[in-house]
Amino acid sequence: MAEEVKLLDFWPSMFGMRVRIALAEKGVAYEYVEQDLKNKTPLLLEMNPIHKKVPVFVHNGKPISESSIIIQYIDEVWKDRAPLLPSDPYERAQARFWVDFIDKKLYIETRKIYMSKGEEQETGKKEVIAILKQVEAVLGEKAYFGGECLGFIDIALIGFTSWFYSYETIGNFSIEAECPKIMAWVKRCLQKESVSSSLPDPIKVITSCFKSGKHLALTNQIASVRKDLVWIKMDEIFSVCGWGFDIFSHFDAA
Ligand SMILES: N[C@@H](CCC(=O)N[C@@H](CS)C(=O)NCC(=O)O)C(=O)O
Repeated sequence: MAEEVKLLDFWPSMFGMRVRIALAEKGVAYEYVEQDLKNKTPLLLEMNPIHKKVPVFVHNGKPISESSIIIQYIDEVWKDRAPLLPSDPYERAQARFWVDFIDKKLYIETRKIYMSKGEEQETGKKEVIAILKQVEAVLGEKAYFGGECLGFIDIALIGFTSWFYSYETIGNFSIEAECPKIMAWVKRCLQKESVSSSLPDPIKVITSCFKSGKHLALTNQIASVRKDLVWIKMDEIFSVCGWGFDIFSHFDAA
């Protein structure tokens, strides 16, 4: 009987991107089920009754939640190909430590950049750079965090990078200027089909920031600070999403 492999996901989710990359690395075919997080489906609530979040990985009817746990599960089940965690127990513990560090620290600080203003936003920017500098030191001169091949830490971090353009535009700062090795690593990762096919276009991501009601208060601020980036990219935003009219009305109303 054919295996049932299903992913409940939401396209801009950096946590969902992790699972997409892990499955692509392993060459596992799966059914992608997009979720509307503003209107959660009975399936999502049934499959993740505790956190009610994506991603949820469903393997032969059995759900698994929390992206870092899902990646480790995928690595164990399809262990005959493309290992994602190191085989050495100490190296494996180190990889888990850094993924845990990313999970506990990065998401919270990045949210401050696009969900707040003033002092809190400034704190978010400083913290994001500090966290990225710490992981940059772990990367060192290596191609990937684990050495020559894409692995657990790479997969945990790379999804955030499709949001970098949004963080930089909204926060008016440059990650590349502060963390050049991380940006070189991003370009390296994007050369891999498993990564490039799993990450959304950064322009589409920033458009979703504009589109979301939560961020409308920020649009005026962004327009005044980063006219160059925001307005020059408008044409691209229109062509990717066709949401130009909405964006203009938000600016007019602000
Ligand atoms: N720690 C979780 C985080 C998952 C998460 O925060 N998912 C967000 C989307 S990026 C979500 O489903 N949010 C819906 C909500 O909070 O109600 C993981 O690694 O899977």
